[in-house]
Amino acid sequence: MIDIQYSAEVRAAKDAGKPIVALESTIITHGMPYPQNIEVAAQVEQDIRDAGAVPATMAVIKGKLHVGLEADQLQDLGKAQGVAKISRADMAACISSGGTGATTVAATMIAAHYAGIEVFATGGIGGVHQGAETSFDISADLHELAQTPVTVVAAGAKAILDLAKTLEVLETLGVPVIAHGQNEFPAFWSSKSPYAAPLRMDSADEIARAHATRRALGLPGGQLIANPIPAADQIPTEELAPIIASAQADADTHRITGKAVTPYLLQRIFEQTEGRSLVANIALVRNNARLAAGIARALAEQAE
Ligand code: PSU
Ligand code: MN
Repeated sequence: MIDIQYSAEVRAAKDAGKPIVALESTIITHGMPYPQNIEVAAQVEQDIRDAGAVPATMAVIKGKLHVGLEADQLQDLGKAQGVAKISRADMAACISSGGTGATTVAATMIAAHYAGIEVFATGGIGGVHQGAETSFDISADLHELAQTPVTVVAAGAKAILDLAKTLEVLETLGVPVIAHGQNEFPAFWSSKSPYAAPLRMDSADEIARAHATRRALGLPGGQLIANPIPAADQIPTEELAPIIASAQADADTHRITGKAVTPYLLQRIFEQTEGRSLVANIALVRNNARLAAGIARALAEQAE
């Protein structure tokens, strides 16, 4: 076993059996610009506390797996330049070599499961990229959902991804995709999309029961909860479509590949919407944090 470095708050929550919600750190280092990244990370942690659960932001710092970050550690990570982006493939190497890295959805699920945490809130998951039929660019997040038993709350998938192909791969992998409170699979900036979600649930309690039932059946893998962005914070698809297309064209021109693709696209979209994408992003992450806290609480109550 490797040692986990718990934050004081998460340590106490574990000892007291309180509900805990995992948070990723790639969204901080590669998904949002400084200094808003630090403010948002702290705000999302507070949203989870206000909703009656305890936040556990994951990262690897100097070779130690951290489950929950102290305030100064969160600040340092958000300010640091050139932090590694850790997915399933990189996790062990980062720890064994004494490295520092931020965890993606896949790596956060691994860390959460290792620490006994079953619920995780983020913004958007990685998925099947547009043009994947030639690039083969499919996020390791999808395979992680198929094998690690953590319920992940996200706002659907960004239009930088091919939503139809992402849903097909999730179906193939046997991952339950559950829209919260609506029939459509939400599309990150927009609550609506042309795609129906395979499953729909309307309460945290129902989602927690489905999670516990998968556990009881001994099924590997987690659930993807697709929680729509609040109506007031949406950005019209027409507005974003040309920006995403141009970001994608730039990525091709500059031959961006591998794990650099998603951060590159997110950065270009942020620049070209003059920060509007970030405002929407913040609103949906906070919304997901609140739902995840409700699910974690329901799981704890159902276990009593
Ligand atoms: N999508 C977003 N924001 C993000 C990410 C994805 O809207 O911050 C991050 C997450 O950490 C996700 C990772 O797990 O990018 C996926 O990267 P890739 O596509 O390289 O698997
Ligand atoms: Mn990729």
